[in-house]
Amino acid sequence: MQLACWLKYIKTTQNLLHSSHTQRFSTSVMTLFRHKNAKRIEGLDKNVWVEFTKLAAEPGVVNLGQGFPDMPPPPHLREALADAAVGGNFMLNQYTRGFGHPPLVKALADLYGHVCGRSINPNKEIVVTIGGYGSLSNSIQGLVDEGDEVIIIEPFFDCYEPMVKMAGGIPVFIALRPVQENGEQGICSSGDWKLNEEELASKFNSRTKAIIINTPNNPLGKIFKMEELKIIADLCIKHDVLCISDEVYEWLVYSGHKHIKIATLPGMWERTITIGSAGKAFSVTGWKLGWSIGPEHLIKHLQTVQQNTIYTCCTPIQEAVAQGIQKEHALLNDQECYFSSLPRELEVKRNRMAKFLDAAGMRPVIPEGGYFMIANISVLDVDLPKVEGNVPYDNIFVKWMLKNKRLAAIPVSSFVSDQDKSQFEKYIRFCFIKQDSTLDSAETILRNWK
Ligand code: IK2
Repeated sequence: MQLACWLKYIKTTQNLLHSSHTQRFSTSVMTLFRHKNAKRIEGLDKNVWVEFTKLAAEPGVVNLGQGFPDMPPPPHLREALADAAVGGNFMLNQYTRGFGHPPLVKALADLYGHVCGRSINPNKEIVVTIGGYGSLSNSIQGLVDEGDEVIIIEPFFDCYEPMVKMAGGIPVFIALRPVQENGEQGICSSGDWKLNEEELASKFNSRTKAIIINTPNNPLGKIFKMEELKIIADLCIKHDVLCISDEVYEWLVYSGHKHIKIATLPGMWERTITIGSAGKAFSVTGWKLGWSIGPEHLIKHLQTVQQNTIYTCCTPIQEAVAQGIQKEHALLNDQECYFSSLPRELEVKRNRMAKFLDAAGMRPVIPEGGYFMIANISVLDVDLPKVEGNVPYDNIFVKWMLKNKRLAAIPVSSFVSDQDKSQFEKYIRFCFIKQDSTLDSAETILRNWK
């Protein structure tokens, strides 16, 4: 209605004035209205990765921001990719099956069938797509309807909220909170961050379509324990709610902890989509390959989204990942298995980072899994510049640190809803899947902080 009035107004003014300048102006205003964005993306244009990746790419910045390794991936995987592209079977450079390259879905069904203790149908219970990101998008687009409520646990991987909104859903947030603040030494564990059971129960109602969980969690590194998963599972069953379980860091689990798949709990397989990522499993984030696994009655909807959006993923990458999965599956529980050797290597880096953040006066939260560590920076008492608007403290802090210390991190308030930013703005996130030389540089910056 408003648009129609505007157009009428411009047309009338045009007719009256007959001026070429006015005509040019009004034409561009009309173009602006005609090419307005689709409603479903309204207000979703801000993105933490777009903003901070650009800043972290400036020369001389030590980048502990976005979560990608600066170490080489397993050589066998890169060789498999080269071979898929230039080896004898040139057909591996052509389209493959839309829902997943046959050798890859077979390898995934074998591996996860073993892990979950059930038989998984490679063609009906798996969709391979573009990264864990693509799997999240497929799941939410395929299952969430206009007006459906989706429970999201804070802090959360940032895309959950806009993806739910883009599907017409309504995000409902609940925050993990530290039951014990940083102790005497300034250190606490991600396991000390918990959901309040009653508060969680209060988020479920007849409009709830799904809950998204992320274990190990990004950015906190929390691994949900069996008793925590049982509470979530019982609520899902009671209210007939789906569970989207983002497990892209499933193999990155540190000593004394265990990753449990919520899909393996009684009554959960039939209502759970489990998401994985080759980028995270094999340290090849640039390959952007992920998968969703679940019961046929849910996966078929994700397949519908896939065939009507991207249709299929890159064949040589799928072939190489299939070989990688087969190899690691054969080695599972062996010291040599990459899924065991990578967390062993990362645990040393995690402990080192905790020490140097603590020595610098930040208060690290030791992650049980994943490759991020959050730290409380409020105790540093930095004199930050005044910024216009309602910008969270951690956001200003990270930009100040980038400019003045040449060290990049990510503000944790980017991983929470607007309503809860004030609870999280004293934390920033560091990534520790980095070469020792990168961690050396970060340590030097922090040692010379003052
Ligand atoms: N789910 C979670 C929890 C993720 O962390 C990611 C990747 N995040 O990496 C960026 C960062 O946090 O610095 C994804 C899904 C997406 O995985 P993929 O890269 O396979 O699309």
